[in-house]
Amino acid sequence: RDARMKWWREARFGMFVHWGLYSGLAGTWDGKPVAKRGGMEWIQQRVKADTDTYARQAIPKFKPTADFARQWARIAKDAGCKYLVFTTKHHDGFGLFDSQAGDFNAGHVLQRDLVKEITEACRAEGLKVGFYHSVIDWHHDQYSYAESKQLPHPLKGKPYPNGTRDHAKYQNYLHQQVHELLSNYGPVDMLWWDYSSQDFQGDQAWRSSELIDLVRTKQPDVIMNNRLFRIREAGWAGMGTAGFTPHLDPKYGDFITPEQHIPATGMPGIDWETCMTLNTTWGYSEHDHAWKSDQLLIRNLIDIASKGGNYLLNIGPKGDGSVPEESIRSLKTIGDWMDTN
Ligand code: JFZ
Repeated sequence: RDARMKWWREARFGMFVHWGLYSGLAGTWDGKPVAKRGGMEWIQQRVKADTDTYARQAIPKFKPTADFARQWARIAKDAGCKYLVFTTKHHDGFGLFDSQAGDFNAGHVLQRDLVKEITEACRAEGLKVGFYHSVIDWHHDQYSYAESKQLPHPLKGKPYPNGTRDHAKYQNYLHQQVHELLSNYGPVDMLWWDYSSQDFQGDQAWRSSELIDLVRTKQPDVIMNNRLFRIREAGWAGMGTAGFTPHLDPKYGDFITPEQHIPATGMPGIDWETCMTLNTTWGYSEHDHAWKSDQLLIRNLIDIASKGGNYLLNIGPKGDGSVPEESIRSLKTIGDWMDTN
């Protein structure tokens, strides 16, 4: 493990990217703002749209330019990031890759493999590449909402479409897609799983141990976070780390992911990465103007690095893949500061 963690432990700073069908919607549904703040990558659940309605509105607004990926990679590199983690699939279930497992993905909808484009662009800039992959999948017709009880059921009180769901079929689909992601894009540096929301989740919900074995068999050097499990031994850190001593058995992952939060005294003996976003949403929203100041961002980076963690800082590109001006400016400031320090 020390060997595979080496680059990551030295990296200190990575770029996170949330980008998918929700990005083109930009926090707006039926011409109205859904929220001023908070995760607009969850917009489908916020407006309780079924997948057909969601896709019908979102697909025409998701129009990646030809060279969006090169722009991300350059922005990350100039900011001083050593790696980039992006959403191969978020909870809405839309894959940015070309999958044989189903048709709700960029390969089938846009005739493009965006995972390939992004991965190649990162490689060209010398960045390590991580795949954020959601185990939650609202779109799949056999996905069981009971496995993810925190999610607002889109059809609350009404029976499931397609009758009783066979969640095992969704698990097979998930495993097939992970197999594709590890087969078709060369070496993958990191898998960033998201996420188990209930204490019983893990092997029961996603066959998590098997997923980890699959990754280790295909590509032994991949680094993984611990969100495939939500059990004490897997050191769930969630939104905070107060009240318990984090520990992490390597069979559940390599590092812990405190979210929007910096542990007061670090986590001695444990690899950890704080993820945060530049404003308050992960996926792009035209209504969220609550940008963190450059001063705060640089202070966070210093704080995290001095405590032995990594900082994974998120951008939410627009539907065409372009990065909001405010984000470009802040990342440039961080990069300039890195160059002189
Ligand atoms: C998850 C996603 O739902 C969200 O959209 C985003 O991708 C983020 C990086 O990860 O959000 C979570 C997951 C777990 C917790 C909080 C937010 N948690 O338990 O503290």
